[in-house]
Amino acid sequence: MTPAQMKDAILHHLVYTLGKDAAHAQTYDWRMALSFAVRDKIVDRWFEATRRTYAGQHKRVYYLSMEFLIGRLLKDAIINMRLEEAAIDALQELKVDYQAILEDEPDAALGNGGLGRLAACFMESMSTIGCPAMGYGIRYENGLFRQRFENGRQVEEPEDWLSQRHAWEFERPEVSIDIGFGGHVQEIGKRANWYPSEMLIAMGHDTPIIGWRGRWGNTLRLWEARPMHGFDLQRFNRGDYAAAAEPEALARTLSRVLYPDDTTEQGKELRLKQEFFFTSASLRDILRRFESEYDDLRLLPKKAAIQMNDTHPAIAGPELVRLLVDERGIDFEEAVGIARNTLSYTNHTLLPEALERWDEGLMGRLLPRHLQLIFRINELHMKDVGTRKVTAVDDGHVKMGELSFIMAHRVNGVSALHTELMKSTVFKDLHELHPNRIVNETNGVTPRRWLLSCNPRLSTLITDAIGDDWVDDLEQLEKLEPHIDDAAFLESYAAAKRQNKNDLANWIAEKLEVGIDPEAIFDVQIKRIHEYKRQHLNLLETIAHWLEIRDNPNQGWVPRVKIFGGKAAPGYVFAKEIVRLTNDVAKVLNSDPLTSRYLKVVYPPNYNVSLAEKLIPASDLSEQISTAGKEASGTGNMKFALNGALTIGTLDGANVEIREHVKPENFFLFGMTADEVMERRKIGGHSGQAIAADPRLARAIEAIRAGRFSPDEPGRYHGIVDNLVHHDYFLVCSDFTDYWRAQREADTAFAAPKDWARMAAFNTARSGWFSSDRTIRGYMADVWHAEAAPTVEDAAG
Ligand code: NBX
Repeated sequence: MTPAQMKDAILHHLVYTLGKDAAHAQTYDWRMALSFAVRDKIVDRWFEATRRTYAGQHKRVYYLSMEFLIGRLLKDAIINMRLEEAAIDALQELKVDYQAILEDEPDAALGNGGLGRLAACFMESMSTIGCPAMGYGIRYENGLFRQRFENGRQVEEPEDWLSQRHAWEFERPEVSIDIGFGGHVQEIGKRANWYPSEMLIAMGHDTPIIGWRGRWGNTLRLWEARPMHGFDLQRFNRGDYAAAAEPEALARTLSRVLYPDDTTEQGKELRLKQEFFFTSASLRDILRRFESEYDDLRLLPKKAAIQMNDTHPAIAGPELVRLLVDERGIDFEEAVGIARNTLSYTNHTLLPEALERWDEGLMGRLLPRHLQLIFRINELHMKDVGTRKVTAVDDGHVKMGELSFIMAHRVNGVSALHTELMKSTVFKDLHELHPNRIVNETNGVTPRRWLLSCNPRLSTLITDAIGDDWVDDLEQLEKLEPHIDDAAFLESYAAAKRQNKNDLANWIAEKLEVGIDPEAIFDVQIKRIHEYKRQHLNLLETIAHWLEIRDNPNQGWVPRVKIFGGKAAPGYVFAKEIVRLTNDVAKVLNSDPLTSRYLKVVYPPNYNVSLAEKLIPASDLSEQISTAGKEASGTGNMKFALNGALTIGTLDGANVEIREHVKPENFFLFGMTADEVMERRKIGGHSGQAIAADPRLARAIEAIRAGRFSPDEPGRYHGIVDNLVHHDYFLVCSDFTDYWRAQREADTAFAAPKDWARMAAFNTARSGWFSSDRTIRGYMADVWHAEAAPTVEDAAG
């Protein structure tokens, strides 16, 4: 596409799709017009991919996920379609600011954190590789809440990303599937009829996900809940206006909001309904498609692979069995076999509070037939393995992890360490019974969004050095290694980072009115706020460092800016206190004339995908400091390493593999191992001992306790202090001393800029393995047994 063609296409949509003339068009109108112009190009390729999938009878992958944290889509689409030059030139002629258009797009925050973002990276990689796939989820009207700070406290506001027209989706009223709840079951011989008492409709909305170079496109189909019967005209005519609208409002509740809990399970009825709603709609859509092509249901495992992203779609097991037995007349045992060979399950966390358990009573009320089938599946499994020791139904609860395990032919963890811990802890008994079922698929991130698009300076430098094949095959970044010894290359590498840091400093000055020194270490911790992720360990070190600078303000300190970003679940009291403490610490430190040129704390509100895209390219140090054994993988850690930030981290999740790839000397390791953590916890008074042994730690805790960050309310953080001193389940105190040591090593290293640049460049060169393309190839080979289809030719550059 030439710039002139692009300009025509934009103007065409401006006039005929949006009904605006150029003289009166606002940023929003231009953004929509550009989006539609790009979308037109995508649609052709998307159709072609679909045609090829049908024609080649390729196996399809179905990714069922309660969350897809896709963020903004326009730039991604432009880049993957190789339309950036055309778009920039066309807009320049139209005197429209390209950056302003990109910034105008709301973030589609249909996820909480890692699990949802991984699903989004996977969708992009499957399209890049040409793996015929479809993502299925919920079209939440309100995604993850918007975070604001009020006197340092987190305030949540609804995020209404759909208040403006969404340019990327196609409504599919013809794909409307009715979903039932409640009612009763009538058994007739070996099958049963389920008569639900409540019905609503799942309507599909399709978003095309285009891969790199536009060679392939898959669909993300998100379900919207709609009432079966519109609004009640009889009641309305009787003057009962509110009641007339009630059934409609009730049905819509199902796709109204995303639950804002990351790794905590609430066990709420609406949540279970959401889970069944999207799982059932997706499975029936899958079967409908399958049956339009094949007439033997035993072929299902050969032609479809259904991935359950954690246990949220775990009802897929019983639901698929129900559809096969009750609605297709297949024998129960055979149906279980077909379902198991089609389904697989990814576990994303071992935290006990995250493991889904549903009350039998609730399950029986909402899904009476499914509860019966769960009992039968469980009995069959116990019979097959010859033991009653492991069970999916226990103590009046259905355990969704166990249910998913026994209904899947593959179960995977998301990093090497996490997978081993799955085998030795949560799924120990099941693993012994099925030793080949658990496999590892270490997470990855898409290099298109997380390097090419978010870090154009570094991308250009890389392409100038080694060509642009790295975008298709990220392990080619290793070709950078010989360049690392070249002083000119290293200087350019450092210059790109410096310019990114300048941009970020300007942005922070404008948005937060805090001045930061671009020469300082940009030390960044961005992720959901959680005790196991230990933002408070970072804060304690910050406070200890501040106190030390105050003791001796004229010693040559290495300047640092501590950047935090992240949301706390609205009901997670401890996490919210950490948010407030971070803001309180920032206030005191940033206004301290003795220290502020050496140490600042900034906490931009409303951390999301777009903010990550700004922060990561400008980071020097990546904080990955979870208690070993608790972070299943992490994916932010990979994005940082790829963009040349050095990691300070524990041997947890994928940190272990990152350290192996980038080499131990280019990684600041500290802390106990997962085994040491388990041992340490057994020692009574472990935190007291650690505090007594380290005066810096004692002093930092005392500063919080005495109210130095909350002079108007000295007792504000006694909860945190009490937790640290007396409980400290996540071993913040026990890891503090070693963390301090590693931080000072980072200071020393940063003070030698050339060596630092070399280490940073080495991180980039060795991060290629962490591409989600590699992860997806792993799933295709080990889990899905699916092959890539022959892709379409490159989109014109
Ligand atoms: O999944 C995250 C992990 O915490 C990360 O370590 C990992 O990198 C990422 C992708 O694999 N997990 C996550 O975001 N959520 C959950 O694990 C989760 C589990 C159950 C639940 C809610 C969230 N009810």
